[in-house]
Amino acid sequence: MSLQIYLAGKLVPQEQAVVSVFDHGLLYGDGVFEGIRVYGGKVFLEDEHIIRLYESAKSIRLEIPITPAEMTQAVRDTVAANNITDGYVRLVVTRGAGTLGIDPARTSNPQVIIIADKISLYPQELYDNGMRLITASTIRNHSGALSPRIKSLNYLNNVLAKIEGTDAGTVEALMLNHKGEVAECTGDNIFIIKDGVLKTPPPEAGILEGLTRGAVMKLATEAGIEVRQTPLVRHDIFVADECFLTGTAAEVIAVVSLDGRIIGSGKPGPITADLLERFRKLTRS
Ligand code: PXG
Repeated sequence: MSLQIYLAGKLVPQEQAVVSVFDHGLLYGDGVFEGIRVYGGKVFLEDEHIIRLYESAKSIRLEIPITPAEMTQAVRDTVAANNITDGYVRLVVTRGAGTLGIDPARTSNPQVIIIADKISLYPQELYDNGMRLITASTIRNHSGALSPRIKSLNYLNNVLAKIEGTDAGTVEALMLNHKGEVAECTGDNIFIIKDGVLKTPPPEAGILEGLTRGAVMKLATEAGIEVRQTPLVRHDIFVADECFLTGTAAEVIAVVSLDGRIIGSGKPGPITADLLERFRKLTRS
């Protein structure tokens, strides 16, 4: 079935949802995006995603041509027009069409694109048994080059890391930062549990501050679990009691090995299972 896509202020059938080949989003990856879940017809963490989108845009000096309130309404309209009760929204803002030169001053009309669709999830087997990870040789962006806190259309190093994972037979891959510390996975944040304490790399490690990450840290605190944002290295993961990833699509998913080292019992751990259950209650209540 053809989707209704929000483009340039209107909902249009997907066949008509086209942008210019001169758009700098395509030519230079010059733009920002968001991925948002819809649960029971409601946009999850709606304000937080809209704020992150506008902050990403501000950081790259991209002026989004509509207000955050208009963006929120456009997201809701797109979700409704496609009868999405449980699904996924992709918001994209490009720099707009320009010349065959980098200069954004020579572009006009930033494009706002909203796609609301079904979501493709990891197989249930991975939730039941946990996933294996490998460490990619491709590192996360050096924040002096492009801040990982910006959800930009430049995801090429994450794409390359993802390919390394696929080649090794894993569905995700761990990315380190330029110092060799653990950053995050290609589209998910990472956590470990060691001696009852929940640990995850801080923003300074060069990560996207995932909204699922934030929600899970809050749920853990409410459950009486101590949460620490602290630099981690691969060794910390090898010797962790439990490990899991968080992300908009994944929610909370256990990791049971890294680079061939079995983590903890080799099965999804009890705290991971508890946090997944709490997250599902939060999103499905
Ligand atoms: N790190 C990176 C690099 C990401 O791109 C996350 C962490 C998790 O953030 P949230 O806010 O979703 O908890 C992301 C998420 C997808 C998809 O379709 C998701 C992301 C990027 C590309 C695709 O699942 N971003």
